[in-house]
Amino acid sequence: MKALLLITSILFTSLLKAEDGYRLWLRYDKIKNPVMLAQYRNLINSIVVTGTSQTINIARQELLNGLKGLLNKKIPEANAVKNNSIFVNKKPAGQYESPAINYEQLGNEGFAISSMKGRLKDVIFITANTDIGVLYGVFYFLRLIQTQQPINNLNIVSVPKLKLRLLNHWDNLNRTVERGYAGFSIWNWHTLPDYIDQRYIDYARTNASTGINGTVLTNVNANATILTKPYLEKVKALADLFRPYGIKVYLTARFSAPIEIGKLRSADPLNDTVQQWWKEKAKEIYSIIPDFGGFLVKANSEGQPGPQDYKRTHADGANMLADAVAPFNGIIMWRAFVYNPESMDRFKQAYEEFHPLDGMFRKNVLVQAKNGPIDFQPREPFSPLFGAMPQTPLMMEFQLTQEYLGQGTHLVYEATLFKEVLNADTYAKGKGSTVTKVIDGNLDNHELSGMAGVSNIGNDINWCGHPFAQANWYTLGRLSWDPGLSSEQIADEWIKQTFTNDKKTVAVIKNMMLNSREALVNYMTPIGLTHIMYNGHHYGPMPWGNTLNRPDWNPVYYHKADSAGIGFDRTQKGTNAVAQYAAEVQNQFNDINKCPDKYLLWFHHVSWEHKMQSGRTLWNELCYKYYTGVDSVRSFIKQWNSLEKNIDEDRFKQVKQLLTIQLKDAIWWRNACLLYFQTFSKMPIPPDYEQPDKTLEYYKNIKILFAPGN
Ligand code: GCV
Repeated sequence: MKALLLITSILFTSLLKAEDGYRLWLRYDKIKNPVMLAQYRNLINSIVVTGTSQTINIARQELLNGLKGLLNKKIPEANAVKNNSIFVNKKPAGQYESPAINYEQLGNEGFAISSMKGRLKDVIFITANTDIGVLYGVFYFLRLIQTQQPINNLNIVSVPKLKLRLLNHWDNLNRTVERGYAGFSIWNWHTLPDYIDQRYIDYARTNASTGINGTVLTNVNANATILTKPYLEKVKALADLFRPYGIKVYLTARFSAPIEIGKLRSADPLNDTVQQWWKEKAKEIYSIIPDFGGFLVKANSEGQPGPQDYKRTHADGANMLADAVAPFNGIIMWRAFVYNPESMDRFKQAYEEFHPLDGMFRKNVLVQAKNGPIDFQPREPFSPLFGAMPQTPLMMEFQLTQEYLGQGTHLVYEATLFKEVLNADTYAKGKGSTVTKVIDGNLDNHELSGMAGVSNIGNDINWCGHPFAQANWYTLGRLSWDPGLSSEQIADEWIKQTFTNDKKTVAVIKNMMLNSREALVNYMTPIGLTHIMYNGHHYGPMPWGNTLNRPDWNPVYYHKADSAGIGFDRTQKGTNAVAQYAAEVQNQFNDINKCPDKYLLWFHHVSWEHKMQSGRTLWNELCYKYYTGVDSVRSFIKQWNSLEKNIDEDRFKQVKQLLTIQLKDAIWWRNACLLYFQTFSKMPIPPDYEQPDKTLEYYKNIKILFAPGN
């Protein structure tokens, strides 16, 4: 009987411990390190939280739950501050001896966490001007404990550097997700507004934990139905839930909505009736959701309607919507992702269309540009729009969902990609005019500033599909709060909160994460190759692709391989796309001897025999990079396997299996690309490399019929 009980209880405990990843980085498991645990237990005896708003109640509950889990001990709530209290208070500490806190500096969302000095011992004071600032402070404080930082001498002030910190969902009303690899949409429009899924609350809480303060609920390939009354009631239900977490709701506006749901005959932005229709629509929306954030718009791009259908400009379109939401303090995020088939170089288009419009947008418009000039490729130079529109706030759009980065199966930590772009120097106002300074509004003195991440969230139990994809969601929150954070620090925090604080394990996982994006670039598109994936689903290599009617959708358009060499000549002798950058950048990219290897084929058509910075010929370098990429994945597998005892069984197995797919895919990319490019270079893959075991024909015949997220 005893044995049976024991077995049942072991089974039960292991069931309880099943690691499905649902808790993301807010796990609050008991601290394993006994010394740290004892320290925290000694330092924290009670909490005092003043205030009764919904947000403050959330903060109180989070602190109670978090501490209970982490310290494995119930920390009581007290009425008065004593020794070893955590004191959470929106206002100055009043009767207690308050540390000197510059409240003005904290603004509407910042917070301070300070160890109070004076009569009472070891009081930690979490404060802000606003309730949401308090909540952010509580999450920050819990993170300190989750990541096992000392908490005995705190003097922290944290203020977000960007105003808009947004997720962009590409979720359709039928719950499919464009480029989604984590199941269906988390928004169940059918059961809203009456049924509130616990996930909505967990979603809000998770976002708030990193400072994300807005969400665009719907796909930029928009459906006007979302703007009809019944759907607005559903949106309201979400907005009401998200509000106490500091999250505003935004929607995508389909430009032709006045025709589709308004029964007008036109959507011309300069037509009075159309303008009036949008004004009425905005009024209706704000009567239902008073703090509605505004609209995100994709117009005249990939078949979406827009102002150019009426021979008007993007500014005309954006301004019409801006005027409609302005009385309610709404904003418009107008996307710069535009290209049409006639252009000689897709690279140049966004700049060509938007640069001349600088200064013509209303004050409440931001132009939202993707990080690079083409489309979320594994590596792109920064978009030349950054630095080129000083009179317009530019919002950064990164893609969390890994459309071109191995989708749901490859382990890729994107912070290094994002940081590469943020740190890039546009030279717009001389040296040091980084992309960060453009988007945080500092370079050109803009009030509005923002960063968006195309969401990688779905209804999979672990939210993001690949366990490591969660890190990219986390990164968006942390980087949009502070673009100055390093990839390393963000990884470190995420690993400690998501997996463990064990030093060796953290070091191994961090190493994998920090090298993962470069590995992917190497096995997919090294040396500045780009856009050579299958069309449609975008999974796997298809450098030979040349059958679509639009040349700028065909891989051959991008690599231009021939017997002389490979790469797209965008120098002054080619399409002169380099001219869109400031002189310093231009000079670098234009000169084959100065252009960094990693961007070489973005800007030059390079001979197969060209001597690279490594001393190898281009062809040999290409082989070297592709083989290095595959080797990196092999090394990730080894590193991961070494952690078997340190990671819970569920997530260990999941990642292990996914890495096996990643390796297969990496080999597929390497072999397919090299065999294909070899038909032009006519050069051998160096004999000391393992040779492809399949023919080019084999790779050309691979078909993926039912790819997700398409
Ligand atoms: C939402 C790429 C994707 C499209 C996406 C588009 C965009 O082209 O493949 O699925 O559409 O970018 O960003 O608008």
